Amino acid sequence: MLDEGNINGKEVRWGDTHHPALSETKGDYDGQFLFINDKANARVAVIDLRDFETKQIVKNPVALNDHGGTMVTPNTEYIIEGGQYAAPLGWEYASLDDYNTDYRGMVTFWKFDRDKGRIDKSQSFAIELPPYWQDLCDAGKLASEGWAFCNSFNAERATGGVEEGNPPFEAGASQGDTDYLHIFNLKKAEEVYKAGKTVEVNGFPVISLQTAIDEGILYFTPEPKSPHGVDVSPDGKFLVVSGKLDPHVTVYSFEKIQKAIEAGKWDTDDYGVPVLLLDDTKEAQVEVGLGPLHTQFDDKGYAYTSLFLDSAVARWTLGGDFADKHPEEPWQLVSKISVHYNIGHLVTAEGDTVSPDGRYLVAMNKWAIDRFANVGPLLPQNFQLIDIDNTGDNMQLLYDMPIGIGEPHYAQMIKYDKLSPWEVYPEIGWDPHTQSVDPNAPKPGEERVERNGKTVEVFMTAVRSHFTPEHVEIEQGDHVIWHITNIERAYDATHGFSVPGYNINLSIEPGETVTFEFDADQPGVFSYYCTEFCSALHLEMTGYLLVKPTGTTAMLNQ
Ligand code: CUK
Ligand code: CUA
Repeated sequence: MLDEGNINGKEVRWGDTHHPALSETKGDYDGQFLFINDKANARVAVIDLRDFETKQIVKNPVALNDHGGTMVTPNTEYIIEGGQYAAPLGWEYASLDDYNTDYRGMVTFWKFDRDKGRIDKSQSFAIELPPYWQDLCDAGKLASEGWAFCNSFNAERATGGVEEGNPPFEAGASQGDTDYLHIFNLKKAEEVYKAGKTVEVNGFPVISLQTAIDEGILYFTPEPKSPHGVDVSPDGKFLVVSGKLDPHVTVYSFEKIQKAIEAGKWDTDDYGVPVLLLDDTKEAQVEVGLGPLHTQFDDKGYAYTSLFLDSAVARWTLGGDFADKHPEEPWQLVSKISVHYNIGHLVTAEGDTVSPDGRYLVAMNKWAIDRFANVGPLLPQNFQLIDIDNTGDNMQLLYDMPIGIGEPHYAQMIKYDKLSPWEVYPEIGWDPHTQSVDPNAPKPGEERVERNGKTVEVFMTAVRSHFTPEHVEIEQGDHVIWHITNIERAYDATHGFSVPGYNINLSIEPGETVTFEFDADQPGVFSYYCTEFCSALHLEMTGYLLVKPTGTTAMLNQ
């Protein structure tokens, strides 16, 4: 499965995951699947929530990095993966001197096959975009179902080169007053893709920029000051975009966008993309504070925006149909709560669905400075739990939690009772990759070592507190195929299996069968053992792999 994520034949065994997306039915989390993007390598993973294991990794054929992923359409028909740093499509080379003509942005719509639990590459497509840096995306819902949105930055098309006397990216990419909110008619795009009006990039269908313009698939509208994020309100009627360098969030009306498109009133950008006028699409601008990034929603008609520079969360009021849910005037700041420190994303309970639950918010802070005991120069991120089950100026900080590994960006919060994962695998001999019983699974009483020429196949079972067999004798130069079934039916009775010197270590959950292969190139005595403290006699859960040096058998037989 990891090999599916290889790039040009190279093993790439790390990622920079940014945005998990739970699968949805009618715009609400259904607890079945989870998707996440790898920003660094433009890959998308599919996780099955029956066992919380990754089942698939797809590599984007068009782009080498992404960012606006993953977000799902209301019934998980598509998983959105938007680009980030523009580059020639299909991982080609082009000089930075040809940036305007040869570099491109993209958005990819991966079709999800819920029955198979896999992305169906043969039903997926991408759209070519101008070389602005597409940022975060969101799918339309309810009022805006069938549409998708991505914000962007570097509409300036800065190409950096500070060492050559050019403005650094950070300056060049934030010179202009506005960038472009990308508005996609996804329904239309799907029709155009199905009609075959695409070109191929690395064998993958791409709707060209010109086709996207001609077919009315792509529109822009200005976004102030280095925007970050676009978040669709629970009713799908409003889109919230933050300007990182602007104390405001800008709220767009989907209805106004539709009217502006119908009226056919727009400017165009350098590539001929229609740019709807900000005055025609804007519903409101709310002054929230410094460095606004991301917005989530609750059940009381409030929106919550993270403020990176202020180190705070702003609570503000939605208008439209939300106006009578809260006591305050619509589109105004209600209160702020300080967080520690420099918040990136924030998450409210089911706060990006059609029916947010409210009650709790987690601030995902990038800096932890004085919050935890010093354990050296690498500090954890600090997640803070905030009580939002109230109105007005009343948010309460409840709890700090250090997150020690990597930099989590986004998270989602789902009601616990929507999840129904397995406690143990449904049948003994289960292969999690196929979600069915492995026909080669070792069975109790049938454990054995089979030799076929230079290939040795081991059929092993694991149960508290022994492996069967406990001796495996092979010869240097053998190719080994080794299956282990954990035959436990008890909840939490996981066993580990490790072989020193051969770089082998496994976790085998109750009912699971795993298979691994290796070449026995090192002779010697290798004690394999269980790496999970599973019982009082866990230390005895061990065995010997004996690899006889080449020729030994012949010598002994003489
Ligand atoms: S981005 Cu805004 S903090 Cu990847 Cu969602 Cu990280
Ligand atoms: Cu099995 Cu320890």
